[in-house]
Amino acid sequence: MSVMKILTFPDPRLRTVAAPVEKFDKSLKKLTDDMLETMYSENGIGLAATQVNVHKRVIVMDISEERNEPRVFINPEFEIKSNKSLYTFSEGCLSVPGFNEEITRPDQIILKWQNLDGDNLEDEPEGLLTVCIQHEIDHLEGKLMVDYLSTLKRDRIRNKLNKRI
Ligand code: GNR
Ligand code: NI
Repeated sequence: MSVMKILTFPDPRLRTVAAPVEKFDKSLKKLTDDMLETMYSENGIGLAATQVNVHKRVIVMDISEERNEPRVFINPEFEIKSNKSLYTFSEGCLSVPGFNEEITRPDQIILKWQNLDGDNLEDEPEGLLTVCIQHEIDHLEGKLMVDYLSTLKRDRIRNKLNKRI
Protein backbone atom coordinates (compact mmCIF):
# COMPACT_ATOMS: atom_id res chain seq x y z
CA MET A 1 0.00 0.00 0.00
CA SER A 2 1.14 3.55 -0.48
CA VAL A 3 0.14 7.04 0.59
CA MET A 4 -0.89 9.25 -2.32
CA LYS A 5 -0.47 13.01 -2.67
CA ILE A 6 -3.64 15.04 -2.08
CA LEU A 7 -4.44 17.97 -4.40
CA THR A 8 -5.38 21.24 -2.68
CA PHE A 9 -7.68 24.08 -3.66
CA PRO A 10 -7.38 25.98 -6.03
CA ASP A 11 -5.66 23.22 -8.09
CA PRO A 12 -7.70 23.10 -11.34
CA ARG A 13 -7.47 19.28 -11.44
CA LEU A 14 -9.97 19.22 -8.54
CA ARG A 15 -12.54 20.51 -11.07
CA THR A 16 -12.37 17.35 -13.22
CA VAL A 17 -15.60 15.32 -13.51
CA ALA A 18 -14.80 11.67 -12.72
CA ALA A 19 -15.66 8.83 -15.12
CA PRO A 20 -17.70 5.75 -14.10
CA VAL A 21 -15.78 2.60 -13.13
CA GLU A 22 -16.34 -0.21 -15.62
CA LYS A 23 -13.67 -2.75 -14.67
CA PHE A 24 -13.84 -4.34 -11.22
CA ASP A 25 -10.30 -5.69 -11.23
CA LYS A 26 -7.19 -5.90 -9.05
CA SER A 27 -6.09 -2.38 -9.90
CA LEU A 28 -9.39 -1.01 -8.55
CA LYS A 29 -8.79 -2.88 -5.28
CA LYS A 30 -5.23 -1.48 -5.14
CA LEU A 31 -6.54 2.07 -5.71
CA THR A 32 -9.03 1.75 -2.83
CA ASP A 33 -6.32 0.29 -0.52
CA ASP A 34 -4.01 3.20 -1.32
CA MET A 35 -6.84 5.71 -0.88
CA LEU A 36 -7.73 4.21 2.52
CA GLU A 37 -4.09 4.39 3.62
CA THR A 38 -3.94 8.02 2.44
CA MET A 39 -7.20 8.89 4.25
CA TYR A 40 -6.05 7.25 7.52
CA SER A 41 -2.61 8.91 7.35
CA GLU A 42 -4.32 12.33 7.11
CA ASN A 43 -6.97 11.48 9.78
CA GLY A 44 -9.76 12.07 7.27
CA ILE A 45 -13.19 10.44 7.45
CA GLY A 46 -13.55 10.20 3.66
CA LEU A 47 -11.61 10.58 0.42
CA ALA A 48 -12.67 10.84 -3.22
CA ALA A 49 -10.37 9.60 -6.01
CA THR A 50 -10.46 13.11 -7.53
CA GLN A 51 -8.44 14.34 -4.54
CA VAL A 52 -5.56 11.99 -5.41
CA ASN A 53 -5.76 12.97 -9.10
CA VAL A 54 -7.50 9.77 -10.22
CA HIS A 55 -10.62 10.76 -12.12
CA LYS A 56 -12.79 7.69 -11.50
CA ARG A 57 -15.99 7.43 -9.46
CA VAL A 58 -14.43 5.92 -6.34
CA ILE A 59 -14.88 6.96 -2.69
CA VAL A 60 -13.47 5.53 0.55
CA MET A 61 -14.74 6.36 4.02
CA ASP A 62 -14.45 5.50 7.70
CA ILE A 63 -16.72 7.40 10.06
CA SER A 64 -16.17 5.08 13.05
CA GLU A 65 -14.57 6.39 16.27
CA GLU A 66 -12.15 3.45 16.35
CA ARG A 67 -11.13 3.99 12.68
CA ASN A 68 -11.57 0.32 11.94
CA GLU A 69 -14.60 0.33 9.60
CA PRO A 70 -13.27 1.07 6.12
CA ARG A 71 -15.96 1.46 3.46
CA VAL A 72 -15.66 1.62 -0.31
CA PHE A 73 -18.26 3.12 -2.65
CA ILE A 74 -17.88 2.61 -6.41
CA ASN A 75 -20.09 4.64 -8.81
CA PRO A 76 -22.09 6.19 -5.94
CA GLU A 77 -25.27 8.14 -6.66
CA PHE A 78 -27.88 9.68 -4.43
CA GLU A 79 -31.42 10.86 -4.73
CA ILE A 80 -32.89 13.43 -2.35
CA LYS A 81 -35.88 11.78 -0.65
CA SER A 82 -37.10 15.03 0.79
CA ASN A 83 -35.82 18.59 0.74
CA LYS A 84 -37.80 19.38 3.89
CA SER A 85 -35.22 18.01 6.27
CA LEU A 86 -31.89 19.84 6.17
CA TYR A 87 -28.81 19.35 8.28
CA THR A 88 -26.06 21.89 8.99
CA PHE A 89 -22.63 20.54 9.79
CA SER A 90 -19.19 22.08 10.19
CA GLU A 91 -17.32 20.47 7.28
CA GLY A 92 -13.63 20.11 6.70
CA CYS A 93 -11.82 18.95 3.55
CA LEU A 94 -8.34 17.50 3.07
CA SER A 95 -8.18 19.55 -0.15
CA VAL A 96 -8.99 22.76 1.75
CA PRO A 97 -6.67 22.24 4.74
CA GLY A 98 -7.13 24.35 7.84
CA PHE A 99 -10.69 25.54 7.18
CA ASN A 100 -13.98 24.39 8.68
CA GLU A 101 -17.21 25.84 7.36
CA GLU A 102 -20.87 25.24 8.16
CA ILE A 103 -22.70 23.76 5.19
CA THR A 104 -26.38 22.87 4.97
CA ARG A 105 -27.43 19.80 2.97
CA PRO A 106 -30.52 17.61 2.65
CA ASP A 107 -30.34 14.76 5.17
CA GLN A 108 -32.84 12.30 3.75
CA ILE A 109 -31.28 10.59 0.77
CA ILE A 110 -31.36 7.27 -1.01
CA LEU A 111 -27.84 6.09 -1.77
CA LYS A 112 -26.95 3.61 -4.53
CA TRP A 113 -23.45 2.30 -5.23
CA GLN A 114 -21.41 -0.74 -6.21
CA ASN A 115 -18.89 -2.69 -4.15
CA LEU A 116 -15.47 -3.94 -5.33
CA ASP A 117 -17.14 -7.00 -6.87
CA GLY A 118 -19.50 -4.84 -8.91
CA ASP A 119 -22.59 -5.81 -6.88
CA ASN A 120 -25.33 -3.16 -6.72
CA LEU A 121 -26.18 -1.90 -3.22
CA GLU A 122 -28.70 0.58 -1.83
CA ASP A 123 -29.20 2.24 1.55
CA GLU A 124 -30.90 5.17 3.27
CA PRO A 125 -28.03 6.52 5.37
CA GLU A 126 -28.28 8.66 8.49
CA GLY A 127 -26.21 11.31 10.24
CA LEU A 128 -22.56 11.82 9.40
CA LEU A 129 -22.59 9.28 6.56
CA THR A 130 -25.24 11.37 4.76
CA VAL A 131 -23.10 14.51 5.04
CA CYS A 132 -19.86 12.78 4.10
CA ILE A 133 -21.22 10.92 1.07
CA GLN A 134 -22.63 14.15 -0.39
CA HIS A 135 -19.29 15.90 0.25
CA GLU A 136 -17.46 13.07 -1.54
CA ILE A 137 -19.87 12.81 -4.49
CA ASP A 138 -19.40 16.59 -4.93
CA HIS A 139 -15.65 15.92 -5.40
CA LEU A 140 -16.44 13.41 -8.17
CA GLU A 141 -18.41 16.20 -9.91
CA GLY A 142 -15.50 18.65 -9.54
CA LYS A 143 -17.32 20.52 -6.80
CA LEU A 144 -15.75 21.67 -3.53
CA MET A 145 -17.01 22.73 -0.12
CA VAL A 146 -15.85 26.31 -0.85
CA ASP A 147 -18.43 26.51 -3.68
CA TYR A 148 -21.17 26.72 -1.02
CA LEU A 149 -19.58 29.84 0.52
CA SER A 150 -19.80 33.49 -0.52
CA THR A 151 -17.32 34.73 -3.15
CA LEU A 152 -15.69 36.84 -0.45
CA LYS A 153 -15.08 33.86 1.84
CA ARG A 154 -13.91 31.66 -1.05
CA ASP A 155 -11.43 34.33 -2.23
CA ARG A 156 -10.05 34.71 1.30
CA ILE A 157 -9.49 30.95 1.57
CA ARG A 158 -7.84 30.89 -1.88
CA ASN A 159 -5.49 33.74 -0.91
CA LYS A 160 -4.52 32.08 2.35
CA LEU A 161 -3.86 28.70 0.70
CA ASN A 162 -1.87 30.33 -2.13
CA LYS A 163 0.36 32.06 0.43
CA ARG A 164 0.98 28.85 2.37
CA ILE A 165 3.76 27.49 0.14
O1 GNR B 1 -11.99 14.35 6.85
C1 GNR B 1 -13.00 14.93 6.48
N1 GNR B 1 -13.91 15.36 7.40
C2 GNR B 1 -15.16 15.84 7.07
C3 GNR B 1 -15.90 16.50 8.05
C4 GNR B 1 -17.15 16.96 7.77
C5 GNR B 1 -17.71 16.77 6.53
C6 GNR B 1 -17.00 16.15 5.53
C7 GNR B 1 -15.74 15.68 5.80
S1 GNR B 1 -14.84 14.85 4.56
C8 GNR B 1 -13.21 15.20 5.04
C9 GNR B 1 -12.22 14.47 4.16
C10 GNR B 1 -12.35 14.97 2.74
O2 GNR B 1 -11.88 16.00 2.34
N2 GNR B 1 -13.07 14.26 1.93
O3 GNR B 1 -13.26 14.67 0.66
NI1 NI C 1 -13.16 16.83 0.72
